[in-house]
Formats: sequence, structure tokens, C-alpha cells
Amino acid sequence: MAGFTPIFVLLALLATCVSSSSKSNVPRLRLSYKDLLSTNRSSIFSGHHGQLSLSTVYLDEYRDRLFLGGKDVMYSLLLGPGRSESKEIYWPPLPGNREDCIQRGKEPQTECANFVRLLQPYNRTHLLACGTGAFHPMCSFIYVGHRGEHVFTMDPKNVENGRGRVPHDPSLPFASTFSGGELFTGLTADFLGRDSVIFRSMGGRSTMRTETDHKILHDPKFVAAHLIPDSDDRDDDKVYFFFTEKATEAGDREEAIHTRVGRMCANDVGGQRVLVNKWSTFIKARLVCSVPGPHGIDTHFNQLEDIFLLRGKDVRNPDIYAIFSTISNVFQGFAVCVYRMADIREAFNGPFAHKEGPDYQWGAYEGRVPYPRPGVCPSKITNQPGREFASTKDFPDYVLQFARSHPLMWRPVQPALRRPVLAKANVPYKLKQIVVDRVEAEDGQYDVMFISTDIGTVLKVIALHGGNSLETEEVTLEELQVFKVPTSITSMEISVKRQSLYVGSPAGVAQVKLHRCETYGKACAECCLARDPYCAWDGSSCARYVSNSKRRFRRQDIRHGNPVLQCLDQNFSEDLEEMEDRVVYGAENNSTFLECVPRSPQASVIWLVQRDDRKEEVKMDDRVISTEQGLLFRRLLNQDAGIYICRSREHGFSQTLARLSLEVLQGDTLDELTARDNTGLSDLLKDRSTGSYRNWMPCSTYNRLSPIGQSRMWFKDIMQTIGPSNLPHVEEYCERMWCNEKLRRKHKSMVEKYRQAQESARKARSKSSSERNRTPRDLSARQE
Ligand SMILES: *[C@@H]1O[C@H](CO)[C@@H](O)[C@H](O)[C@H]1NC(C)=O
Ligand SMILES: *[C@@H]1O[C@H](CO)[C@@H](O)[C@H](O)[C@H]1NC(C)=O
Ligand SMILES: *[C@@H]1O[C@H](CO)[C@@H](O)[C@H](O)[C@H]1NC(C)=O
Ligand SMILES: *[C@@H]1O[C@H](CO)[C@@H](O)[C@H](O)[C@H]1NC(C)=O
Ligand SMILES: CC(=O)N[C@H]1CO[C@H](CO)[C@@H](O)[C@@H]1O
Repeated sequence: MAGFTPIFVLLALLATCVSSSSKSNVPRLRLSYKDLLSTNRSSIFSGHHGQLSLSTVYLDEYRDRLFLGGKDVMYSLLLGPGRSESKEIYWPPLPGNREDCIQRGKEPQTECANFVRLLQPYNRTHLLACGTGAFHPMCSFIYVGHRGEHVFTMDPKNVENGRGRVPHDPSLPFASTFSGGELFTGLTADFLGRDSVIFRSMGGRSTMRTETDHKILHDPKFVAAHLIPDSDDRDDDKVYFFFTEKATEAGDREEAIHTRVGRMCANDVGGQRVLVNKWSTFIKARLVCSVPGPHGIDTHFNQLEDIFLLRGKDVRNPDIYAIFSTISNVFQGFAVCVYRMADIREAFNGPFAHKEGPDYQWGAYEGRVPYPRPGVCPSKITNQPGREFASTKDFPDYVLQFARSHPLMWRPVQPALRRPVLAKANVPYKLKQIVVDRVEAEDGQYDVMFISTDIGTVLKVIALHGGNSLETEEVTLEELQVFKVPTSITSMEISVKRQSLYVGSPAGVAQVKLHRCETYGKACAECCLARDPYCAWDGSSCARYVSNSKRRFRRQDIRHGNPVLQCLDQNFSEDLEEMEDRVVYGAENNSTFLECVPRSPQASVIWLVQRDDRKEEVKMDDRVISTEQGLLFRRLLNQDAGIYICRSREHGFSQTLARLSLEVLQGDTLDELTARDNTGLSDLLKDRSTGSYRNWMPCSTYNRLSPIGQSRMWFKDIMQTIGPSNLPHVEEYCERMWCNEKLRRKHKSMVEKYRQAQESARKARSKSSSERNRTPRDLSARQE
């Protein structure tokens, strides 16, 4: 039964996609690596020596600096406008450790180096840095100076043992957060990577850890750790860990993996007789992210990939965004679920999960729960006269016994709206990291999600909720190809202050601007269709929307993207009637191509042909094919001549993209043409107004599309569809006539020489005529 579930979901997901819009999963705009660099949307830092092998990033918005940890190296980058200063610290393993690592059978390149994996602010002048130190974890303090100065130094002698703060193995996951001078870390803390544990270290208090017990942690993979206050009382502060682990409660399904949120009190100091120096307040609950399927069978996304805390004014109640995956033989799916702190707290305040004995089912614990209830912090509330629990050391033994035997809550945490805000099935990439920006727009707030993939791209997505229904509409605004080659994005930070993303991959770190409204186009309609909460039409251009600005004019329609309503009084981009016809020639019985590519892949294109005064839609068949790049005539007939109008349609809005006047050249003209000398091109093919030669065959895209190789490939594809027998011919023809730059230059220079010759002949003639003292009249008569 379980095996069927994914198929149900796949169908359900597909059904939702299809019902909203057939192209809704396609990004509105795709920007290539080159596009991003050429418009200054993105810039890349890859270290001073090429390969950075980036392993951690810490964004310091207060100091306006970005700190990077890589293989045997750390960097500090200044982020201010127009500043690109970087400083480096070389930090290899301690002497002997590299050799020891290799001797113990580890890989010299990928394991026996110091991979810096932790960079946390320590105090006003120093960062804490920890690295794997060639399987000998080590930590040190980095002097970064005060705000405004750019210093970055480390005392190489002042290095501490980093065991319990970062894993030995650079490939093993871990999560940590630094708070109140103490470091909370979830990791595997031994050489073999088997001792899974949550540690607290540094600071004045004794080191704390979890008990080694599968009930507490069962092969966990830690994803994130955050301190989230529960009330104004600092003693009530709790540290939350987000991780996946083997689900003991799933019973015989040994391989079942569940995602958890686990928490402990920051001020936990363990018990007096039981749980000495072990967490006494640790409890955990399941995080559910599932899609309801037909017949009440939900499909669960169980594997947690990343967590982002969207913090608002209320520090106690951030929204928690999570990426999940599910990977099976039948399908690979991803989902983003959002959790509210209130729901997480409710699960922790609910019943504990309980199993009476090996032959019993799991259920809710229905007996009396001891006081102080496990999971409650020693704080003002527990420290009342008569019931004085000022520290976990004061908790009675039976409380601690109950806590260690009931770490799991019975009720899982459901996402807001009880379903994902975004789901993707069988896409050719994996979702890796997420950051979210809450953006103020004309009609309310939108959470803009930036989601990175394992192929070097970042998707910018919003999820729209329908008025009264639970359905969400997912709108992918942009797909940014941040890295040139496909590479897995391993870290992503957002700076609202700088309006930038910092995107890390093994290849380096890219600074990418959150928005560039001009990219959407120069017309109100295009700006409106973009549906980007960052952008609005201000009366003359598509520009950053600022909610409190006094500008009267702002047009934006994120919910519906309806330019007809928004832009009625605004001029549409290039108006149909004003658009000049472009002349395109084709040879009878041969193939020809009318190019027309809409700016957005979400738009669909229709072709109209105008003959005399009648406009009608072009009929597609085996001979006339509509392709993504334009209209292809596989064999051109005389009656195909006419004016072709390419119109795009998007979100109920249509726009004319091109008007092309197709002329069909008959056999005789062609023979004449191809038979001509090297200049090749008869006057017939000259643009009548400018006298220059036009690129009207598919080769025209050679200059327009980038990279060039790609369009050449595409051109070949088109030619393949025409049939292999004609391929060499058509290509040769096209190359010869229109794509051969040398030929064109040669022709141009010949024309130039011809002109010069004529000019000198004219001069020679006029000179001789004046010498002979001819009358103007004679001259003119002669010229006739
Ligand atoms: C990109 O930045 C460079 C240098 O700051 C500047 O010269 C160039 O004009 C910018 N290009 C665009 C498209 O803004
Ligand atoms: C910060 O910590 C470092 C390392 O312990 C110490 O040397 C330095 O004095 C501290 N700085 C401040 C301002 O407390
Ligand atoms: C629309 O275009 C016309 C002619 O090009 C121009 O006169 C008019 O000012 C434009 N209107 C707006 C609102 O831009
Ligand atoms: C095109 O094909 C038709 C029918 O096959 C033929 O009659 C005509 O002469 C051909 N024209 C040229 C220029 O080859
Ligand atoms: C101008 C041109 O290339 N014409 C070609 C059209 O197609 C026929 C048959 O495929 C060729 O013989 C012509 O040379």
C-alpha cells in the first residue's frame, strides 16, 4: 500500500498544476549567468587562489561584512557599496594532524584538511571559528575589530580543542547556535561519526550533553539550531533543534525517517542524582509536512533539508519555513511547509507519547504527569514559595525519570494551513536552501521565498492564498542561474539592509540583488505581469516599490497580474499599429523561419496572418509548425506570402511582439542569386530603406541569443526537423548567405571599393571637364 502513495500524490500534484495554469510551474523570467553579471545583478567571489571549497558563511549586518570559511582558509569581505576589499587568514591543521589523518585511511584532499565549519559572533571584537582540523576538530578566536575597521587576524598559537563543537568528518551534518557565551551544537562528536549528541559547551556552566539512548536521538541528521525566547523571562529561553531521525514509534518500518523539532531550556544544568550533566528538559515532536491525497491517504515529505526563521517584531514568534524532500523509486518530490510557534508550543504542551511495553501500541500518555512538567524551565513560574525549583538540580528524581522515558510528544506539529505552501514533483533538480523576505506591497504583505537548488540556481517564488479556499497558487517570479556550471548551493544568507542574497557553493560565494525591476521591461503591462512585490509601475518605469513613498503613481497587481485593469491609461509597450513591419524573404519550396520569442516563458504565442485587410490565425500542420522560437515553414509556398503578426498571451493579456512581412522568392530569382559572384547578394535582398543586408534566416538568432553555441545547437535542432536529407543544404545556404561574417565584410569592402572607384571616376571626369572648360550644360548632357 505504502508503495502506491507517491503515485497518488504525483497525480494530485499534477492535477493542481494543470488546473491553475498549464505554465504555472515555469518561471516568469529566466536569467542566465551572463544576464546576471552583465546587469550587475550578481558578482562572485571565489577566493584569492581560485578554488574556495566554501564550507560556511556568516553574514554580519552590523559590521557590514561577510565571513567565509573554506578549506584551510577564512575570508572577510567588506559589503558596503563600491567596496570589494577582502582579507584572508590561512588556517591549516595543526602540525602532524594531517599526516595522522592520512595514516588513519582518510582522503588527503577531501578529508585531511581544516574545513572551517563554524563562524559565530563571540564578543564585540572576536568571532569564534572552528574547523575539522584533519579529523582533529579545533577552534580559535578571530579578531575582527570594531564596526568601521577592517581587521581580520588570528593568533595561531591560541587554538583550542574543538571536539563537540564541530564534527571530525567534513561531510557530516551538524547544527549550532551561540547564545549567552554558550555554544549549543547537535552533531556526531567522535572520530567514527557514531556518537550523536547535543552538546552545550563554553561559558561558565558545566558542559551538558544528551544521554546515549535511541529514544532520545536515533541517528539524527541536524539541520538547524536556534534560540527562541518563550516569554520576557530570560530563564524561560529555549534552544530549538531541527533534525531528522529514525522514527522509533513507526514500529516495524525500520527505515522510517521523521523530522523533529526538539528543544531544551538554555539554563538546564542537569539533575542532582539522575541525569548528571545531561539534559533534563529535552523534549521533541514530529514536524509533519504532507499533501492530502485521494481516499484520505496523505503523502509525507519526511526528509528535512533546510530551515529558515522569518523573524518579525515579535521575537518569540518567528515563522518557521522548512524545505522537505521525499525520494523514492517512483518519484522525487519537494515541499515547503511553514510552522507557527504557537502550534509547536501546543504540541509540547500536549500529551506525551507512551508505549506500555514491547507488545503495546504507541499512544498518548494518560497517567498523571509529574510537576514540574518535563520541558518546563526552572524560572519565575516554577520558583514559587512552597514549590521552589530554581534550577533543574532541584527537580525531583521522578520528574527526571519521567523526562528520560518520555522525550517524544504524542501530537505532531502541523504546518500552517495544514499543507505545503509549495510542492514540486519530479523536477530535474533538488531544493537545497531557503531564505524568506517579508515584503510590503500595495495590497498587503508577501513572503518572497528564495530557494536554491543543486544545479546552481535560485528560484524566487511567492505563494498566493485564495480568498476563502485553502489552495495556494505558486508563482515563480524568476529563476536565476547564479553559478556558471551546475553546482550544489550549500549556504544562503539574506541581507534585507543590503537587499542582497549571499549564495554559497563549493565554487564561491555570489552576491545577488533581490530584485532588478528594470529587467521586467519598459512598459506598465510588463511590470504588472511580473507580479513581483518588490516592483511597481511608477508612471514611467518599472521600479522598486516603496510603500511609504509619496509618489502618487503606483501600479501593481500581485494577486491577479492583470495589466488591463492596471495599465489601461498607460501606453502598452510597442503598439501594434505603430510597429514597423520587418521584411523577411524565403525561397519557394525551401524552409524558412519567422522568429518570435516572448520575454516570459509563461506566455503563449499565437500567429496571425494578414492578407488584404483580413487577419486570421495561421493554420498549423505538418508544413507549418509553431516552435518555441518562432514559426517554421518546412516548405514555403507562394501563397504563404503575407504579413505575419506574432502575439503573446499571458494572464489574459495579449501583446504584439512582431510584425513580419514574408516575401517568397521564386525559382528564377533564386538561381540568379545563388549563382552570383562572391558579393552574392542581389539588390533584391537589400533592405530598401537603409541599403544594408538583413539577417532574415534563422541565423539572425546567432547574434541575439547567448551563448552563441546554444543557438547554433537550436538552429541545428530545427534543421533536424526538416529532415536529414536537406540538412547540409539548408545549413550551407544559411551559413553562406547570412551568417558568414567574413563574406559580409568582404562584400562590404567591395561595395566600398566600388564606391571609391566611382567617386574617383567622377572627380576625374569633373577635373577633365573643367580643364577643357566645358559648359555645365554640356556636362549634364554627357552624363545622360
Ligand atoms: C555595472 O557596474 C559597472 C561598474 O560599477 C558600471 O560601469 C556599469 O555601467 C554597470 N552596468 C549596468 C548595466 O548597470
Ligand atoms: C573577546 O574574546 C577574546 C577571546 O576570549 C578576548 O581576548 C577579548 O578580550 C574579548 N573582547 C572583549 C571586548 O570582551
Ligand atoms: C503615450 O504615447 C503617446 C504617443 O507616443 C504620448 O503622447 C503620451 O504622452 C503617452 N502617454 C503616457 C501616459 O505615457
Ligand atoms: C516548387 O515545387 C512545385 C511542385 O513540386 C514545382 O512545380 C515548382 O516548380 C517548384 N519551384 C521551385 C522554385 O523549385
Ligand atoms: C536557394 C536554395 O538553397 N534553394 C534550394 C531549395 O531546395 C532545393 C531542394 O532541396 C535545392 O535544390 C535548392 O538549391
